[in-house]
Order: sequence, then structure tokens, then C-alpha cells
Amino acid sequence: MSENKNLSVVERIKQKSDGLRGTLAEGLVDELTGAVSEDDQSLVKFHGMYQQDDRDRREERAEKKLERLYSFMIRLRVPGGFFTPEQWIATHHIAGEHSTGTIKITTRQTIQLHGLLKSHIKPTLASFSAVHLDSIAACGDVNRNVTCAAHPHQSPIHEQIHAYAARISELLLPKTKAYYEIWLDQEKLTDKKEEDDALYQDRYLPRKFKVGIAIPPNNDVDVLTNDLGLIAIIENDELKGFNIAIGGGLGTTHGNPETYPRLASVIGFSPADDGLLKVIYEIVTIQRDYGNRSDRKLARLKYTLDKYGIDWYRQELAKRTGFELQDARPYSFTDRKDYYGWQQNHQGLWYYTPFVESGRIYDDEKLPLKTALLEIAQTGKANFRFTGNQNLILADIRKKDKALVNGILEKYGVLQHTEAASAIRRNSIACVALPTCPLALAEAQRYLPSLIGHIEKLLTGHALQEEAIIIRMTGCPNGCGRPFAAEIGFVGTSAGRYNLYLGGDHEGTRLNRLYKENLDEAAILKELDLLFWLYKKERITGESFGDFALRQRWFKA
Ligand code: SRM
Ligand code: SF4
Repeated sequence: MSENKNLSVVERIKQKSDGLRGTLAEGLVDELTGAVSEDDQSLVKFHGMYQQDDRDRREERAEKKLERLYSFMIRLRVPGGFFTPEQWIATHHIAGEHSTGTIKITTRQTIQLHGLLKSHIKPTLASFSAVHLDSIAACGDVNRNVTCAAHPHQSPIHEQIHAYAARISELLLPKTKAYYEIWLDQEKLTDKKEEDDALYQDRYLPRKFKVGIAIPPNNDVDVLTNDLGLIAIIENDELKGFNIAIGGGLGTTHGNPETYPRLASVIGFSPADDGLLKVIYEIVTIQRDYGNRSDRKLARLKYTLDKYGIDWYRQELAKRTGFELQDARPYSFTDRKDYYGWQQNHQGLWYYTPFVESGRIYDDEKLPLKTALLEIAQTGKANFRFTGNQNLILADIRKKDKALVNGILEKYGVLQHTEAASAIRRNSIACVALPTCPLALAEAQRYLPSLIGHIEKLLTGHALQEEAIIIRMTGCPNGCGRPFAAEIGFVGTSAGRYNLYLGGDHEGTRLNRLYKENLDEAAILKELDLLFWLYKKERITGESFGDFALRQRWFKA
């Protein structure tokens, strides 16, 4: 078992939290501050929320001797990223009434609202609950939102595979009823035995835990960046089971060589029967028992796996499940993309994927996207599916309703906006970063769109504008936009400066490498201009930019 002599502070907070209750109920009604207590800030994460403050306004508030402008971010639990139109309509209004108004689609197929004042949390969660949505375990040291290949046209058995996202989410949900008590005013349990939790006990996991499901050949969920990745193995349109991959994770810390990004290792195959859920459950219990509980920087499963080794992990898993995994089955990925525009599935249903830059849904003069999506939801003719690339798919539209939806998209300019987006822009991801993320060292979603504008000009100058280069930016090395798995990755180091990583592939099976450090915009554009020139001149036909970068050994020795 893990050495737990020097338990981290968060471990003690969890254990004495009374099933994640802490003093949240009391803190909520304390009108003297917009914040909750320090311990409760750790606990509130398990309920799907983060306490934040507006970093743009810190100085101004300090000058006026006011406390920081505290607010909360709420992240929903939406396994596989599926919303009914009613759920979208509710979210639209909740966002307007209680948050900044922007709906942010995340890299894990769910949505976040920012800027909620403390007094708005309960009404928000009650309104979500009314449409069967919750934020339980969307954050914290538990299993997070389970992702799944987004596009139903990818496979005739998409629905069958997609259902595993909800099953796994349910299997790994904490048993505590604190969420219902604190936020939804349900009665306190009289018999606490009802929330005995064999999986999480009173200590939960050493760190966050992520599960993703891919349906080859597309790897739109970046399955190998998860603690546990399931790769569907399909033969003759029949689901045979899943290859099991463990130990993915991207978070690193500048200057701490003990931290590193890692792609998951495939350790075997499990048929799609009850044994599969046992395998998943026990992979989590091993991480619970052996993960590092003293240093949170080294607590993810990737470090446990590298400490004990793959063979040990397989054996320990077999000991706990009572059977061995079968040998992994062959599979291959070709891409990680969203299928923009109209697509049709095997049942004749239609799907439209608009381009949502950095996953942010709001209205502006150029594009009233939020209004357009509300109007589509109000027709009741389309479901909403979120993708791991921060986009959404207007889904399951019948042939007779396609013209109606298309008309709304056209009326508001969404069709035109999507068609006009360049190949590189369509393949971009940026994390939230400033002004809400407390860990951001530099901008990301507020900056990448304009940087891409400059990069587009360089690409056009080299006649490379059709290249669908995967480009990602984060404001710090935690990797929320998965920059270490991009062909071009930018990772913030300080205001206006980024480390540049090159050499990821299109399939999501290779990490990139650090090329240059601390570049400002001028230096980034100068570097890329030269690299694009070389790429145009010396590439092999069809060679992607990431493959070329690797072949050229464009990385720091
Ligand atoms: Fe993340 C922490 C946003 C996906 C690795 N992430 C954060 C926090 C909560 C900052 C904090 O701890 O206070 C960010 C909130 C910003 C804000 O204001 O909203 C944040 N992460 C996000 C989102 C919203 C980025 C986005 O723009 O889409 C994504 C929400 C996903 C979701 O719906 O659950 C998001 N985060 C990821 C991913 C990508 C993924 O999972 O596919 C990663 C890399 C994969 C991984 O987990 O290794 C990721 N986030 C982290 C880490 C580093 C963890 C580590 O192992 O070191 C942190 C920092 C931490 O946990 O201490 C972090
Ligand atoms: Fe914040 Fe860093 Fe994650 Fe971006 S990568 S959202 S800056 S923690």
C-alpha cells in the first residue's frame, strides 16, 4: 500500500469532512464574505465547483481595500456530453440569470459557467436539478466526467458504446448524499450507513481520476491522456469489448522535473461484459490504495504506474478481479477531429457541427451563436452533444427537420462562420486561463484566436492554408487544453510568453517535445515563419507538420 506517513493537507480535509459536508452549509449563508473557508474550498470541488476571483480586478479591489471579487465556477457532470433540447434551454437561461452568461464547453465534453456569486449557487443547482443535471464529482479527487467519442455517425453502434459513459460515471460516483442536502435542501440522512462508500471510503482518491472511451479510427477524446482509457474493439459492427489503457495524464509543473506528461499504456483487453465494470472498478481501487497521498504533484495514476510497473499493475488487477486481462486487440487511430458541417448516420439522422471557438458560447455583433442555439433548442428538433475538442454537435435531426435547423443556422450566420474558419482554427483548443483560473500564468482562450489570425497569414504566405495542423494553447503547464499532445503546443510561462512544443501527431498517440522557451508573440511568429518555410520546402507528400517536426528533430536536446 502507499506510504501515507506525511499526508497532504487535502487528505486530512477529506477525512474529517463528514462525507464532503465540511462547513459548506454554514459558509453559504455567511454574508460577510463572498468566499467560503479554506477547507471548504477543497470540498466544494467534489460538488463540481471552484471558488475563484476575477483576476482582472485584483489590483483595483486591493487599492479600494475590498476583498477579492470572489465568485464560483460550476462544472456539470454530463457523461459522454449529451443534452436534450430542454436541458440546453435551461442552461441558456441559468447562464443568463446567474453567471457571466457565457456557456463554456470544456475539453471533457461538459459545460462550465463562471462568475456565480455565492448566493446564486443554490438557485443554479436547483434549476439544473429540475432538468436532471448535476455537478456531482465534476471536480475533486474522484472520477471526473467520463468522455466518449462524440459523433454518432462514426459507428452504427455508437449508442451502445456511448451508454458506457453513463454506466461508468454511475459506477464511480461517490455515495455521500451531501450534495442533495447542502445544495438541494433535501432532508439529512438519519442513517449514515446509507452512504457507506466501499470505493472511496472516507479518503476518496489521492487525486483526480479521468476515464475516456474512444471509437477508432477517430480519437476525438484523446483517449490516451486519461488515467483510464477504453478503446472500443468492433468487428462486423459488433462490440467485442475494449482495450484497456492506463496511466495517461498531462499535468506538469514548470521547473519540477519529477512531473511529466504521459500517454496511457495499453495493458490488455476486456470483453464488454460484467467483467469490464469490475476491471474499471478495481483499476480505481488500486490507485486509491497505492497512489501517492503525500505529494499531490505526484499523485496521479501515471506516477503510481511508473513507480510499480505495468506487470505489477496487471498482476494486482488480476488478484482483485479474479481473472486476467486478455491480450490487447489490434486497433488504429487516424485522427482526432470534429466533423464540421452536416453529416448523416446509418439511420438517416442528421448532425450539424458548428465551429465554436475555444468552446465559448455567447452572442456578439459578429455571431449571435447563443441566440441561434437557443432558437434551435426551442424547435425541439435537435439534441446537443459536446465534443472533446470544445465543440458541439446539433444531433439526431430528422430529415424533415433539417431545413428548419439549417435555416436558423444560416439566419444567424453560423453556417457562414463555420465554413469561413480556416483549417488550423478549426483544429485549435485553448483552455480558460485568465481571468478566472487561479493557476494561469498567461492568457489562452482570450489570446489564441488573435494569434491564430497571424499564423493564418504565415500559412497562406507559404501556401499551407489547407493544412489542418492541430494547435493548442494553455495558460500554464497543467495541460487543460492538452497542449502536449498537439502538433503545435503553446504553454504559458508568464504574461505574454509561452513555451513552444512541436511534433505531436494527428492520431493522439505521440507527445510533442519542447522546442523553444519563453517566446513572446514576435518570437513565436518569427519561429513559425521559418518552420513553415522549411516544411513547405522539404516535406514528404502528405506528411503532417507534426510528423515533419519530429523527423527534423525540432526539439531541445
Ligand atoms: Fe484542468 C486544474 C480548467 C481539462 C489538467 N483545470 C484546472 C482548474 C480547475 C484550475 C484550478 O485547479 O483551480 C481550471 C479551471 C479554469 C476555469 O476558470 O474554468 C481547469 N481543465 C479545465 C477546463 C475547463 C479547460 C477548458 O478550457 O476546457 C477543462 C475541464 C474539463 C472537464 O470538463 O472536466 C480541463 N485539465 C483538463 C485536462 C484535459 C482532459 O482532461 O482531457 C487536463 C490534462 C489531462 C490531465 O488531467 O492530466 C487538465 N487541470 C489539470 C491540472 C493538472 C493535473 C495534474 O495531474 O497535474 C490541473 C491542476 C490541478 O489539478 O492541480 C487543472
Ligand atoms: Fe488554468 Fe492552467 Fe488549466 Fe489553463 S491549463 S485552465 S491556465 S490550470
